[in-house]
Amino acid sequence: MATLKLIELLCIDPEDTDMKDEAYIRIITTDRSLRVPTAGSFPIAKSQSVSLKNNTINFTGKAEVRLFDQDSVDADDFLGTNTVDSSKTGAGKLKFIKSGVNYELKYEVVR
Ligand SMILES: [Ca+2]
Ligand SMILES: [Ca+2]
Repeated sequence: MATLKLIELLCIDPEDTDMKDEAYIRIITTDRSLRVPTAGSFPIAKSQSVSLKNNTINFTGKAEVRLFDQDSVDADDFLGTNTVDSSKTGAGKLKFIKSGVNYELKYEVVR
């Protein structure tokens, strides 16, 4: 069992053309899931970062980290997925890069 700790989300390039995204994250493990924030989203513009307030989830094996941009009229945009391995402890950075969209998520895996 390991703990995934979310530290910070950095927007290098947002998805929305008005230059501000409404970002949220979904973590999916073998037996549970977590949405950060629980409701709503983080307003985030180009070159801004938001604290993920050390939100944590316990997991075994692999955890999937998915990033979304919430949109009010059409469906939310899926900005990519990364996998974190419970055997690889320590700090790291996940990259979400997709056609003009670029995010980095700082995290840490602890035991
Ligand atoms: Ca969008
Ligand atoms: Ca949006």
